[in-house]
Amino acid sequence: MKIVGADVLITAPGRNYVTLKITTDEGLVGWGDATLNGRELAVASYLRDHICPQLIGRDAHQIEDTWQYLYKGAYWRRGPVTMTAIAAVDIALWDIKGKAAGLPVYQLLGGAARDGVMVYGHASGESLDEMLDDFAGYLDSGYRAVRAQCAIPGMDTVYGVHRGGAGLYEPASGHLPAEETWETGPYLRFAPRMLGAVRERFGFDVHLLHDVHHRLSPIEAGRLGKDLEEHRLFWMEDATPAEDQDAFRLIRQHTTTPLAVGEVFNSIWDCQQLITERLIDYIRTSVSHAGGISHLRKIFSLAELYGVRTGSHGAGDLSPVSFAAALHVDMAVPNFGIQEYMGHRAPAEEVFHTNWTFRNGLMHPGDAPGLGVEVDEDAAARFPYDPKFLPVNRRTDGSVHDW
Ligand code: KDG
Ligand code: MG
Repeated sequence: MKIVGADVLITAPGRNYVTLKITTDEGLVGWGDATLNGRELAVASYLRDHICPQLIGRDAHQIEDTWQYLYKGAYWRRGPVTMTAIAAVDIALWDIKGKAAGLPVYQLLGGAARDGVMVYGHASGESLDEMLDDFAGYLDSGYRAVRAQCAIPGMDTVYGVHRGGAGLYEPASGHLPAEETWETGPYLRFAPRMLGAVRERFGFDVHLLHDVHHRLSPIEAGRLGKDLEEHRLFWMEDATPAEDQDAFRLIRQHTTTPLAVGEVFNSIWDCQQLITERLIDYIRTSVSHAGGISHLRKIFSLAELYGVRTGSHGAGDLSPVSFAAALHVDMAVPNFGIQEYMGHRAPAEEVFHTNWTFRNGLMHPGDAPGLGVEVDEDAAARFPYDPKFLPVNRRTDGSVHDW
């Protein structure tokens, strides 16, 4: 089965998504997500100008060979742009293989290893009470796991808080990055109180997660982990900037709070030390930023050997194609931990028609052949690209800080 078409669609139904469409001479179509938040056009160009012409005429069934050809053939290794582009090709080819076989992708990955995929939702609020009410809403909807983020008294902006009541927060904005302000002291004082309030109101039966979003030094992270131990978190995410892997050794020496990291990683090489030295408990690489289904499976298999579980990134800036691909992998891997599910803004469902279901806190990708997501190109054309950036963070003295 030969590839006869490879085209890139850019659409913004609620936010920007870059989608790769691969067509075969048998009339099968596969979809891949190529969205890299705030740097969308770089991946679109990488695909259109460098990868798509190389795909024409290749055997659509040779997924691993195509992966190796694109990775080793580029000579330049890793990096978010390259690995997101390769991921889009890989995801689209798995979609095609499933459609050719008449099977959902998780069946091709070894079949269901569980009834469904436990997901966590995002509770947040501009005050503690608002966050707790939002949290209660997730429990009422059946979630077994919820992430809690809250505005910090005295600080204007904080990651992960949706403004103006319930709904999806959207960090990307404007033609230039918005600037936010950060101070570590107030956060370190507030976070244990905030997460303690969740335990006080809802008890310990719900899995509680929190995202630090790369903002602490290693010793600050160690102290926060220690302060949070009594609240029994499912995980403390991205405690320090993720590229400094040795930092996790220091955090580990100070706390038993489980550690998760990896949403900004692109390859198994970024995860190697953290996994093999057992410095983390959950690896959070995403299917669309870490080389697709083929590469994500290798990362998860390495993690399995070392008792590290999975917890794939699933923010709303990963398209429904990505999210479906993540669910298929989650269904099949033995060391599944949890899956993030932030959801997508309403217009996205006009463009991306999905098959997944949610019941009792568990999601299932559905049994449609392939990934189970189809893209309506006419609907996509109604939502033109809308340039946006992620925010930049500054401390109150004006110096740039990790966002
Ligand atoms: O584009 C950046 C977002 O994907 C990221 O800020 C979301 O940290 C995030 C999360 O855990 O969902
Ligand atoms: Mg995160």
